[in-house]
Amino acid sequence: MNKSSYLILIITIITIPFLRFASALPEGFTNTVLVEDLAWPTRITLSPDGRIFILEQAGAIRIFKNGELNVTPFATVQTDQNIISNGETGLLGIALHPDFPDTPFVYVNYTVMSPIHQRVSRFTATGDVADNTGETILLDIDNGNCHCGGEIKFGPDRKLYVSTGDASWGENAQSMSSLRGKILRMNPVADQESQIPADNPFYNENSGKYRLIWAYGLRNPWSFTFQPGTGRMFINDVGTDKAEEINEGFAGKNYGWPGTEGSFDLGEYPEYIKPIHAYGRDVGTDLTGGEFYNPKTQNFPAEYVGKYFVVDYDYESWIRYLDPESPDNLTEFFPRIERGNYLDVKIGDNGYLYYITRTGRGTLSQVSYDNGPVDTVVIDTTGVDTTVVDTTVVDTTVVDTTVVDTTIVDTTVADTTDSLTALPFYAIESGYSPSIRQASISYRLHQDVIVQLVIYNQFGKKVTVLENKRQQKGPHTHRWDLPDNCNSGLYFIRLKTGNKTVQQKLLVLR
Ligand SMILES: [Ca+2]
Repeated sequence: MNKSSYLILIITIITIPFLRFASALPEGFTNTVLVEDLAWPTRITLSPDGRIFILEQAGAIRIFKNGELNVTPFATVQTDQNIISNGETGLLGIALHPDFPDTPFVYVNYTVMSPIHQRVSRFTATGDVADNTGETILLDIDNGNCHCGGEIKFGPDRKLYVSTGDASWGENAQSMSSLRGKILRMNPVADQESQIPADNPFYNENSGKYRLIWAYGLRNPWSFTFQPGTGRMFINDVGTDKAEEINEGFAGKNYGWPGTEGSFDLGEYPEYIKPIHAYGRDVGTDLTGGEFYNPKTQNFPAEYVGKYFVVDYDYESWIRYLDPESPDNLTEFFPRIERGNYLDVKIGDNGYLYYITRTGRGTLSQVSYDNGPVDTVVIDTTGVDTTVVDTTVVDTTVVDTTVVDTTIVDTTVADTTDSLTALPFYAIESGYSPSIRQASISYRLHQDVIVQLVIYNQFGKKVTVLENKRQQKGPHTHRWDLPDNCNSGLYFIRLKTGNKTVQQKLLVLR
């Protein structure tokens, strides 16, 4: 933004009463929906200049500023056009250079579909769009499907940290010949040698790119963060059917997966780092985001300063927080709301809490404390009718926003009472291990339901039926031992529950 347009903004400052609805936040807090109808957001990051960068799963990097979502994306990366049917893949991570916007580098972590793997790339910002130098690829992570991890962030040491999932094969997490199931640490440059910091913990033991490994033994560390001031790192590791973990990050340490999940007896596993907090399925199912409340400007009451806010994604979605000094208890902050399914949480320099949800495709919202600074939203009203719309009577009743997957077969009778899940994000996960010639297929049911799980080949011919019976609510995993007559190639996993069918590709390379 140039100075003259900025001046126009200042003289046309107005306060917009965004959609507000009653919430079950603690008294004194207000929830405000900033943007609706995002296309499956996965992550946000906050620029020190007030802009909010929003990732949409299919590949668009969007910018929210001055109270509006820019129509033109900052940039778009190439993922898969049927991204929603591919569960956890897509555009997953974003980091701004520590000196952003003075150093205008924007880093992203996304899934390249052929062959499927995570890629870390850099764009250069010019204003609100990437400049025409395009994308600089920094790192292509080892091939493998879901459990992508996907977070990238700069540490206080100005190194770029990258989380990677185990690609659905726990052995990867313990292997020093795999970049999967790890936290990687790198210099944010493209040259493959100079991107490896010489003080990385396995720099002398490992060779080549495996010297990027900084911590290991993780299953699907979907997010991590650093506490402003202390530099403490917390890693959120998504579990399978037992527990979600909050781990403190330390160089060279082993977080136990697949040997352990959740808390454990250190006497039994002295070589592993125990989570500082873990919770089971009675509390939540997908720990997707966490951030420390240590903003530049405090807005929340003093009791929240230094607390670690976390979000759990799945059907009993919530925002809670814990005290890092006594992390036994998670305290309720925001229970599931009508726009529920929290996916990421960030704390602004202004002391507000920002979060995204996926219901109704996706929203960006903020939580502020009413006795804190007044929220003024700056809008460029040049040539725009500045009449403030009366938003006091806004129907916030959420219509059934059950996600309709473009690849869903037979959705003519949308039965929401007997469906797999309203949200495909963690609905189905699969992977194939060539070493044992076995595929693994996992999904989670929101209720007891009859399930048909069938594998088709690329010509649409039924290969095998893995399941055809009533199953209980909760997580399920099936193994498919590939017979000798199954060739390399693309297969389709089709999961039918009630009137809903979800299909996912499975690539088999033998
Ligand atoms: Ca662990």
